[in-house]
Amino acid sequence: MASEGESTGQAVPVGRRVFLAMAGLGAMGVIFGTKLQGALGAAIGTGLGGLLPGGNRFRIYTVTGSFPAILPADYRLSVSGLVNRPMTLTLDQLAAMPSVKLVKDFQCVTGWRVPQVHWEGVRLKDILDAAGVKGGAAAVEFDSYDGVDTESLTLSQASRPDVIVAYRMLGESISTPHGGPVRLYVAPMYGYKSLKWLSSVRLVENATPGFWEQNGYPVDAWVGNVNGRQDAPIS
Ligand SMILES: Nc1nc2c(c(=O)[nH]1)N[C@H]1C(S)=C(S)[C@@H](COP(=O)(O)O)O[C@H]1N2
Ligand SMILES: [Mo]
Repeated sequence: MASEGESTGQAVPVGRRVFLAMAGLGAMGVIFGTKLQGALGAAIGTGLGGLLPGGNRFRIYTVTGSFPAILPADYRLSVSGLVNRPMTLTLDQLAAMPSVKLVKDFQCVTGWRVPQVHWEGVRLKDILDAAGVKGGAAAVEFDSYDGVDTESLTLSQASRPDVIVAYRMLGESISTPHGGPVRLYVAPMYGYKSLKWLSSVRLVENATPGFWEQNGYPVDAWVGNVNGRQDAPIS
């Protein structure tokens, strides 16, 4: 995990204001499991959105205190596990696959929502089909170049047409803070499923719950159906 991040060079240190906001992250491990929602809102959910050029209303999250620096030419997506043809895809190879565009709200489980975000990428299903999913596979695990955050989906969730491996967001190539060059985008679920700096897609029989799930969030993250929240579904 960490080796993939390291092999791409240094991480980009976050700026002073972000760092100060991130200082709260150290306490998160302690608070996790008891008051996860409150901890997220207080520790990393406040005041970061305004730091982005362009003024979009996303709040930039990272669980490591830095952003992995990945040159587009160095980017690789590994597809492994219970597949007939394990693959390592470059950004050019992803870009050469049929692309889809989605325009949908982005909803974080802490409550913020960015309306009508433009996304572009490759359907995860197309990548799974290219690799040839073996009969025993029932779930997909995802790793990040940050070496810490992880995610998972059931195979049927991963096969939805609104689950994409995205390389464009907000009308441009995905920026480093937003998880570029490539992040997962799981449209119908809360933002924590949309793993940034996506490095690996692994087909498995039973998925290990991801980072946020190990710290208290539901594995099934359908918008409007988590921790008693009543957000309108993403349409
Ligand atoms: N690698 C990584 N991916 C991540 C996160 C993270 O901390 N690290 N945070 C998740 C959460 S909780 C949300 S709401 C979105 C936020 O996306 P943004 O940082 O582009 O605003 O990213 C998700 N993917
Ligand atoms: Mo989130």
